[in-house]
Amino acid sequence: LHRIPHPPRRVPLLGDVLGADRRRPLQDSMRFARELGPVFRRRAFGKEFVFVWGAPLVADLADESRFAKHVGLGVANLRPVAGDGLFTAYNHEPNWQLAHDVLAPGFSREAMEGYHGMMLAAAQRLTDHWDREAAAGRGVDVPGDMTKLTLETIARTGFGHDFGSFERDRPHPFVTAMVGTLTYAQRLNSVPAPLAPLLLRAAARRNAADMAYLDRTVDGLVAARRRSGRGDGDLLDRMLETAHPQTGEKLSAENVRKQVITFLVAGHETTSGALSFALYYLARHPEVAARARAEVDRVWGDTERPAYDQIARLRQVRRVLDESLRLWPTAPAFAREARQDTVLAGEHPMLRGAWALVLTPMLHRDPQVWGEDAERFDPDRFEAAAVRARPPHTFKPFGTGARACIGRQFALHEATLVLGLLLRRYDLSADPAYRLSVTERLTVMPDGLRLRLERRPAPT
Ligand code: MNH
Repeated sequence: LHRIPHPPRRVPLLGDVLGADRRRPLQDSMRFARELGPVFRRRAFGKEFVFVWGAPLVADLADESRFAKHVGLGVANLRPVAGDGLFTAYNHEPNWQLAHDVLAPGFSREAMEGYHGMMLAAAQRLTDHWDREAAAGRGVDVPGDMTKLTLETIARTGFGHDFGSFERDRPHPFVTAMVGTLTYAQRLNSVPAPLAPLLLRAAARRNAADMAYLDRTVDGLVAARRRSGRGDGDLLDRMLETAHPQTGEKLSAENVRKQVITFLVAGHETTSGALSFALYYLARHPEVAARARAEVDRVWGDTERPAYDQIARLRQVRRVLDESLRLWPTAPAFAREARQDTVLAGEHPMLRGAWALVLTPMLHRDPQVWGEDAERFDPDRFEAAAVRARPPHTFKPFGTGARACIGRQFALHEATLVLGLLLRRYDLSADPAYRLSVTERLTVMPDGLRLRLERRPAPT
């Protein structure tokens, strides 16, 4: 450890937390990263935390034979909410492999094709709402509306459920409870564990109420399915009915509850942020928006309802999304632990179980990989030739290895589809006075982003 740089110590007990921005721990760590370099450590409450973002170091951490996912910090703090659900399960928990094998077919190409029509229907509820706002000359609340959209999409495709988000002025209570638990899990990192019950007493009480609300919602949803019978093989059907192809084992009722919460949360919060950042950059880069829009018009022609294969053909739109996820990967960190005693990148000895946190937004800005202009938004970085020229493991918005995101194709299909529809339907402009401000609740989201819309004439 002594070779890893750290900030000048300030307070013996608290470590490096003074002057830290406790509501924005990621951006705080990004500031330290810029000062201290590709690997550094921070001390908090007597513990050392190692942060890594240099591309060669991260590539080594991606070696699955020596490293694996570590359930720590924010992810560990979500265990009371999501238990041994797919995202928060420990590697050794049998329910991880069981649920992974049972649910993976729910993300196959055929499954995605089945979701496509429902994704379009959810997107249409968004454009109906935006049409009304545009006609009234009102701006739109981008993160709020993207959250409505992505929640409706995962609820409908995965669980045959309708939260009615677009029929409400305020966020659905499910969203409020979810944001509450994510914010609480993040805050737990900013106080010494033994003092948490004392320091966060009121917050802990609210968190317990939020968790109870999530449980109740999910139990209601599962009970409705048990009454109504099958849901056409959606995720909930898989969770309830499907036996493991080899062992014949099924998910327990308690585990199903944890999976439903996991998928309702993981299945919409990060996609909502990704769409919001992409819309921010599109509004700020009219020349990029124009190129992407020309592509949508070309690939989709005059159809109102693009077909499944017409989504992946939107290469420019996908590059906008990738470039947005490069600068602001909306699940902005993941942790890796040593499976055995090893040496990281030939330099840093690690004992079995030792772990480090990968700061994805900084990996995605490493000048050695992305150049001196790494902070600049430029979707051409994702042209095929440029991608091939980059070393592996330099773009990791969906994590890495066996525990990487199971919903990646789902998110990319949904987000590309929605950006295509919005580009085609509206001219977007941001308030010139808006300065990007990023809020954090384990995930990241552009704060207070509003856009003005103008309906475009329908393509002919
Ligand atoms: Mn998703 C894991 C990012 C969309 C469901 N997701 C991860 C991880 C990252 C991630 C990073 C790995 C975390 C870790 O190593 O600790 N996920 C994203 C992003 C988007 C996203 C940036 C959208 C953009 N995720 C989705 C969607 C779903 C989903 C959509 C479901 C429909 N994600 C998961 C689940 C896991 C996961 C489940 C845990 C997988 C596992 O450990 O087996």
